[in-house]
Amino acid sequence: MSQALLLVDVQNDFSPSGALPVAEGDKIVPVINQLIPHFDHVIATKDWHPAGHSSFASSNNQAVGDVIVLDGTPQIMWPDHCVQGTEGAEFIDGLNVGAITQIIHKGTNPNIDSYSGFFDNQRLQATGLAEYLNAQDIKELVIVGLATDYCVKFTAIDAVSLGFKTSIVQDACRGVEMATGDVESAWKQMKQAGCKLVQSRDFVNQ
Ligand code: VGL
Ligand code: ZN
Repeated sequence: MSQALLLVDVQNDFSPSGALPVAEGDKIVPVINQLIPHFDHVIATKDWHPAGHSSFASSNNQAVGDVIVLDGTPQIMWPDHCVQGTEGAEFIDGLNVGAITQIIHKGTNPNIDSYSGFFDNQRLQATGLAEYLNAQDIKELVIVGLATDYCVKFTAIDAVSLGFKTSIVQDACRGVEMATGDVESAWKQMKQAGCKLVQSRDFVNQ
């Protein structure tokens, strides 16, 4: 039985200079690098959208931040971000990418968004993450990354629902905070779902 460090969307477009900027999104990189040596498995998700993805405001003639109903599901309109093969979809500079043992792509279906690293937002398709974890006999996940109030939150809640023992390293995550309080509310929801909220020092000092 083993434990994996799961890096959620540590990508350029979520850094402060990226297309979908997360304040201090790049500050988590050294924290993650310090955590990495404490894990045998380091798995990374990548938001990996085809150009013209349905979650992009530009694909729907909408303004960024608007919410539309897409295929019966509310969808926030995002700026174009993490387009497959672009610089914005690459890992943030300085991340110890050599330590990553598996990469899982998500958001690849042009018609459905995918905040969770496990399933798309309609839970129609799995990404292969759960199968990979099961095949490696990984039962425990320690989650870090971007963004706290979207992909980290949905990944963590799905992980618990799939039976993984799940911790999130709070100082190795940052959020979008589109509305004030979103990040705080995300932490509450994760805790409520059964996730453990921890700090990087809990690992680094041990
Ligand atoms: C994310 C919004 C859109 C994330 C991805 O990684 O949190 N947020 N796509
Ligand atoms: Zn996205």
